[in-house]
Amino acid sequence: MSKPFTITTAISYPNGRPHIGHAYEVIATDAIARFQRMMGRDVFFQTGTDEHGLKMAQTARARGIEPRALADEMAGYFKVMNGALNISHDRFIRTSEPDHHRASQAIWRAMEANGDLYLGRYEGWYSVRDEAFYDEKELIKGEGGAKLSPQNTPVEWTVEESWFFRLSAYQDKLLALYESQPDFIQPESRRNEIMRFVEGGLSDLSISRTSFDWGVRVPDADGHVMYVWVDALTNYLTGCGYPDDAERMARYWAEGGDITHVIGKDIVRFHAVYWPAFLMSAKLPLPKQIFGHGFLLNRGEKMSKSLGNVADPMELADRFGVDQLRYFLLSEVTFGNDGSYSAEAIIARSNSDLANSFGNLAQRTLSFIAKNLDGRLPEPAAMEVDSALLSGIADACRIFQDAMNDLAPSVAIEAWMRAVFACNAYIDAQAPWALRKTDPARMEAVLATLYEAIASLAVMIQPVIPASAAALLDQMGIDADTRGYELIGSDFYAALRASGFALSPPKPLFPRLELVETEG
Ligand code: ME8
Repeated sequence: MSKPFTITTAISYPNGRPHIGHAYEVIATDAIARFQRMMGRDVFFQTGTDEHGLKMAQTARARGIEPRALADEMAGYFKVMNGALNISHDRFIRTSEPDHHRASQAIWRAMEANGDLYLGRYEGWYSVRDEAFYDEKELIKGEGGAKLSPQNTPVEWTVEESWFFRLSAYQDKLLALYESQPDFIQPESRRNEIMRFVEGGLSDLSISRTSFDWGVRVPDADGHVMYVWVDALTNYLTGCGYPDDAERMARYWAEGGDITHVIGKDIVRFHAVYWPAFLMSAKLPLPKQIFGHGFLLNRGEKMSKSLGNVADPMELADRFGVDQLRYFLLSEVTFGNDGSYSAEAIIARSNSDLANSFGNLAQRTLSFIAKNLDGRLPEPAAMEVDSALLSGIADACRIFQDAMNDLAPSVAIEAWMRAVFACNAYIDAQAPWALRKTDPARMEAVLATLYEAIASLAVMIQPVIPASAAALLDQMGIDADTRGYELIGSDFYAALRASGFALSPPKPLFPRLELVETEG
């Protein structure tokens, strides 16, 4: 059995429809999951919705519906979005599901058994928008002197009976974790932020609420539901079979396992401080890595409902194409940094890289082969320039793989794009159209090199633009079972002849996109 690889996105609050930030996170995670599957790993990829808590309860109340009805409706939109964006998750978890309630109660009992829970009274600041408690010293002043959370959201003074988790007891253990596993929090800037926070001292955490009942019930404590983040974080364990399925846990949530949580920068504290503390308390293995990606900004501005600039990912995908959107987000934004999107930027990137460079290379080569070789496969007869091009592509593929392993999709795509440019330079220099009359054998050798190069480029980029890469490989007659990385740099033509070969009439894959008049 190949080595397991567990990867998750955050689970989204379904108090509204998905926005482009949600799409970005799940697309990036999908590309990594697809890549690891291509590397032969036994991947478990989970995403889903975080359905409990005060924010959901209040949004539902404002709409005059039950929280469950709100969650059902909105979770539906998240599922539709994932389908439309070609997301290859293995499970879509909803925290209202019964197995998740069981898992949350089990981790609660395990933390209690470890002596880390006690009943007390919470008095302090709470932000419903962030579903987070804040210390007085963390608050900032808003307009008119109103107190705001560090995320700029309103806070309210809250007093209620509550269970507490002894987070204060975990300060040293957490700092030791960050020291011994320097990659635990990525990128580096987020790690530094978290270290400063933990070094500043940790207060115990209020982990149950009594003022509403939309949540997972606290075992043996009538009237208490769990603080939403306790159950939300536990979603990762639920999907891995906790607490009943020991075999599944051993596979996807094992000590030293390859477990990555991809989340946004605003929720790193929950994942890098609370989550490992809960897991240590419950005597469960820790994830290998928490990756806090940046935020997507609309033309450089923060998206917000009040500014009316929250983009609907489905509209963008409909208008520009799913793979065009995936490619844009993954190539344009350095993973870990903030990034900006706009119609112009998506169009420019898609036209230059996909339509003009890669699409055009494939289209003109395959049409030329179809026209001049009668659908026959060209005969390779490699000269040095040909082998140099192909070994350059094999090198690019190694860089691509290293970068994807390091969660750096934009670096991977750059290596791919350099290989595409090399092919375009090669086709211009070799000018196969001019060889048709003068040296048909050499023309075939050039076409054979290009054919192999294009197939390799399509195989390489599959995790990023899966549908377009598959459509191209279909047209090229490359068998669905032979689209792995082994194909690149292998005895390509022997494999193709063995699998049987049929070149379909080439179709353009990436139409040129244009701005509509009201834009720009
Ligand atoms: O935080 N750009 O849910 P959520 C990029 N339920 N990413 C963004 C973004 C933006 N503009 N806005 C949000 C929650 N995100 C919790 C998570 S996990 C156990 C519980 C990211 O719907 C955000 O950082 O507010 C988070 O990773 C994800 O979208 C879901 O955000």
